[in-house]
Amino acid sequence: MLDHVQARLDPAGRQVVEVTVHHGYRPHTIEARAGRPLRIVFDRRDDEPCSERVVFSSPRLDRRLVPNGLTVIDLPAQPPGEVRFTCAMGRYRGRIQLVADASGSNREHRGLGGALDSPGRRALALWLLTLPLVAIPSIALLDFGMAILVALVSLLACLVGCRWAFGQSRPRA
Ligand SMILES: [Cu+2]
Repeated sequence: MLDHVQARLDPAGRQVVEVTVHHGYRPHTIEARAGRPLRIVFDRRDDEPCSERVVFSSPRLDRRLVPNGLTVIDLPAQPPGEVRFTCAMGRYRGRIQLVADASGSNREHRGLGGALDSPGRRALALWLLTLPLVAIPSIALLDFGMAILVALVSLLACLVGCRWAFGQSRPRA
């Protein structure tokens, strides 16, 4: 069995991990996202004294595990860091590594924003989005040549606007 596992997300978006208790904890290292509750399902496979209690460092919890059965312990959302859990005597040891959730959302953000990173590309995307709004009434009201001219002017406005907005939103060092 694995010694190091990552908590999985159940369909409700809750983090869940199973830990077998028998001569120690398997896995003994759990990786989970910080800022989200974590459910640990302890599967105690014996009735030895070391398996009886599990003590958490954060939040400070001391729980009894039913012999030869499952005990569910829900931990609240916590900041990034390490949470230790041990038996009552500290002989069985496990730890939970809470990893900042921000890294995940940043990655998603970068993935989404990556394609539209430069002001020029962002302007082009905006222009394409507004093109029907600008061009269709222009064709109806003016003629085709004027519509193209209006569309080009809107592209220019988009480029200038995005360059300006990009400059404004750039973080100041
Ligand atoms: Cu013990």
